Amino acid sequence: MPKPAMQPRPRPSSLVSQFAREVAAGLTKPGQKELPSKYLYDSVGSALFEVICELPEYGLTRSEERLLQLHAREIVDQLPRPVVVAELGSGTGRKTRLLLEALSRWQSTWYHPIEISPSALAVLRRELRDINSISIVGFEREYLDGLREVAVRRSPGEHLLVLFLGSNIGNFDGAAGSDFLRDLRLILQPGDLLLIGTDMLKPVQTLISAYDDPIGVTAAFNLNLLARINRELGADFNLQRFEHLAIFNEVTHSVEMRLRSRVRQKVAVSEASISVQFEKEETIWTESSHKYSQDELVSLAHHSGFRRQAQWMDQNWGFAENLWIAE
Ligand code: AVJ
Repeated sequence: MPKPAMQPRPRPSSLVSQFAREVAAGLTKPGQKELPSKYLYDSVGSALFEVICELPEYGLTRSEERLLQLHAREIVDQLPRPVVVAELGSGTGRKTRLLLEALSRWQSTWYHPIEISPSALAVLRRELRDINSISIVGFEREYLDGLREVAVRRSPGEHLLVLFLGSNIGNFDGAAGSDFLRDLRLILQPGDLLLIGTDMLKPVQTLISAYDDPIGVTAAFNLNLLARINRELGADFNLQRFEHLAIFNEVTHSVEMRLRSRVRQKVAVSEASISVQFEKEETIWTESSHKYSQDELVSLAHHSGFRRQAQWMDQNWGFAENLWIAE
């Protein structure tokens, strides 16, 4: 088996300045201030997210893991072979392992995790190293850039299976989710597959507890974004002056995480060359987690150029694993 390798990543300096640019754009935006949720996942944020997944109130990850435990063989039975696997936002690989193990009974498999957090990629490679006949080549890139790399490298006759687990699709707000899936589809060929996990609509109180847990792990996860901006961009956020908020937006069907300023204050972000005024109670919108209905999944697949091939549903929590085929 070839040694796991990794593609060269962009130079850190260009990453820092992109981070600075996006922070400046989000915090100086007229109206609602915002920060991109992808920056929640530095090494501290990724570790806190792992803890979130253990919380009794956050049933999402365990629900998907149950689905894959029960149905991995059945899912793999639906795939054309040979198939190359790419995964968007790979996490720790616990769920992926279930699929890769089932698949490796049939074929040796190239597995390409695409993930902007280097620490998450490292954990993942350690975690999956022992699976037989798997070759791991990771890409420390944005989702679609990484996927393009995988697509150009495939050999004729190989199909592509894209894993997009954990309801990560839900982080795109509004039309951005379906735009993203359409862009993703354009990188694929007809007959390629997408296995996409979606967290389903459920009672609001269940959702709020999942995103505002009683021991404050999710609050720490959210506040860490400001701490990260302090660490990496030389900002002077005083974390005591902000509080975590989770609200359910009934119009967009999304849980929104926000950070609310407890007081009127000014914050400087030195590397981004900005100084930002916060009114008392003004919020920064840091993440949306969209919750899906069955009807919405039908139209989402259709509008993004996929046909729904199969679905596995965990009724216990309300989570669906969807297998879509590119038309
Ligand atoms: C990893 C994006 C699916 O939206 O539920 C967990 C992230 N945020 N708690 C989600 C998250 C707050 C999570 N995703």
